[in-house]
Amino acid sequence: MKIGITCYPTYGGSGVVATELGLALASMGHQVHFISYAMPHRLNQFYENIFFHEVEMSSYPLFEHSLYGLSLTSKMLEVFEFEDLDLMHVHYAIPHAVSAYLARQVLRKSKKNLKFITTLHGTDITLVGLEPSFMPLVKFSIEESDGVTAVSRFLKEKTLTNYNIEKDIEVIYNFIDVEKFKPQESEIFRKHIAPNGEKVLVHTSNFRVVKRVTDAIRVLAKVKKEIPTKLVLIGDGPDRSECERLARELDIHKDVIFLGKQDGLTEILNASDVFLMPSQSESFGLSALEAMACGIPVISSSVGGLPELNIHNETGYIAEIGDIDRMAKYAIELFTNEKRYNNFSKNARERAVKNFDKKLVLPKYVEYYEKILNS
Ligand code: GMT
Repeated sequence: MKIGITCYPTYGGSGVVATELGLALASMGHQVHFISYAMPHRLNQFYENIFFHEVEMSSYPLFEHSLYGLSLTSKMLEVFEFEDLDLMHVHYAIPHAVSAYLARQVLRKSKKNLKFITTLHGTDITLVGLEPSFMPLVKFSIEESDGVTAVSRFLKEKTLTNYNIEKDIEVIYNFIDVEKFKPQESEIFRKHIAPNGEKVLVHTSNFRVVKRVTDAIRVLAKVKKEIPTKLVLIGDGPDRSECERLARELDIHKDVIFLGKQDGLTEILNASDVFLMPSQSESFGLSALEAMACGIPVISSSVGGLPELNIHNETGYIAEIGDIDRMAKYAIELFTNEKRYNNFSKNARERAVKNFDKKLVLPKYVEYYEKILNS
């Protein structure tokens, strides 16, 4: 197949899923054309069967704001026609599904049939999409998509109920390369962050308010009172300054290590003991899955699709949003009960391998593509 993929090229989970999917499809012999405003960050070298088409942003004095959605449509039209694509797969509804819809309408005039699949990832449905100005457009673009997938049962249900949609939505969970994300020695890095044998909590995100990174800092403050512990924070975003301020206010700034955006995730995860995901909203939790695949138990909030990933008392613990006392209690429990820790660590890895290995999940996308193309 020849597939066009549109996604956000930055560090967010939807871009990661789209890029890993494209890479895997290319390795299976399919031709994959990424269409975005920048090269997705995981496409950092030459890959056979992968092509990148940058959306050109035209400027004109009248256009005070960029017309990204329209420029994207134009690029989709060009690539679809001249690369002879079979299908477009857009990740994150806004504005990608609307651009694809518009491209399909344009091509209909010349009797060409562009089919597109929309994958819903999270805040496109649970947050931004619910803004009154966006809602009708999100609903419309979902209803008009030739196929729709969601990354959890939770997200599927939310889409159907919040937008009053009656449509088949296929749940295809996030996936992981279990050969890349796996338990391995990371002693040098561990010595660097925890030189005196401290325990290590870790969190990865794009530091949006919805991730509640400040809760992770408050958890550390509590845990530290019982057990010497460090907190490693990976990523960057709007809430980072507030997190740095809070760490100083709580006088634990020496124990909070801000690493910023990082590519060497497996090494850092493997130097850690427990992954924290205190999110206020989370449709699946790809970064928690990355930790689990490395055998790192997860302490998460109970929101969204997290219970579909993290099994309470088996792969980690689940607490209510903002219940910092309980999250801290769970961390101390795992730090002091070695037998339980080892059990959870084994279960976390096993759950990642048995349920979310890319070898199991990718065929579901391919089957779905075939179903939509033949419908
Ligand atoms: O919806 C978002 O916040 C953006 C998206 C992204 O691009 O980072 O994240 C979502 O997609 C991931 C991949 O499918 C999921 O694992 C994340 O849970 C989800 N984030 C949220 O729902 C907050």
